[in-house]
This record gives sequence, C-alpha cells and structure tokens, in this order.
Amino acid sequence: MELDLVMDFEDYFPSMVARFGAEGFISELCNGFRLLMDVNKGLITFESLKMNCSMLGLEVRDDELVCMLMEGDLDGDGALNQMEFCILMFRLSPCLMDGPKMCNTITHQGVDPMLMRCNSSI
Ligand SMILES: [Ca+2]
Repeated sequence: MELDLVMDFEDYFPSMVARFGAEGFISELCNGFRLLMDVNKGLITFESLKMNCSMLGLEVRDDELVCMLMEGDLDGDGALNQMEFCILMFRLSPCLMDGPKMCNTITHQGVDPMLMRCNSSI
C-alpha cells in the first residue's frame, strides 16, 4: 500500500480518501513517511529515500529524489520532516476529492490539526 502511495499517488489519493476518510488518509501518509525516513534522524533524507526506495524495489533516479526533497523541503534543512512530507504529498495531488473547494478545505483547514495529532502519536 505504501508503495502505491509513493508511486501512484495521483491516481491513488482519491480512493484512499474515500476508503479511509481524511483522517485515516493522513495516518496512511504518516505510515509512508516512516517507511522512507532515516530511523536515526526521524527525517527523510536523500540517503534514506534512495536506500528505502531501492529496498522497496522502486527505481527512482537520483535527480527525481533530489527534486522531491527540494520540492518538499520548507525549512531548508535539506531533509523532509513528517509535516513537510505530508504537505508535499497533498501538493502533488492538487484535487483529491470533489475539486478545488474540497481541496482548499483540506489543505487550509484540515491538514494542520490532523498532522498535529499524527505527530503526537509517534
Ligand atoms: Ca526540511
């Protein structure tokens, strides 16, 4: 499931949301994060991304990994924390559910509190 989350998120997101609900969907994102992170740092780094992708049998080019990290890295530390990862996943899938309105509801109102709960559950 996490494999699909990473590789086919655009197709996969709407059905994920339908199946798990927005909150369950966030926790699935968190599972995806844990799968890819460097367990010592608690962050997704280039190295952890590369290593875990290859462990999962995913062939992702280095420049695609770098691109994903740069795209998602909001605080400029060169790695993705859980919130950055979840925000990136949402940004990569601009309209999850019923178009822009629902999309705005999720990204502007729903995500932060849900992520807070998600973070506190680690
Ligand atoms: Ca960062």
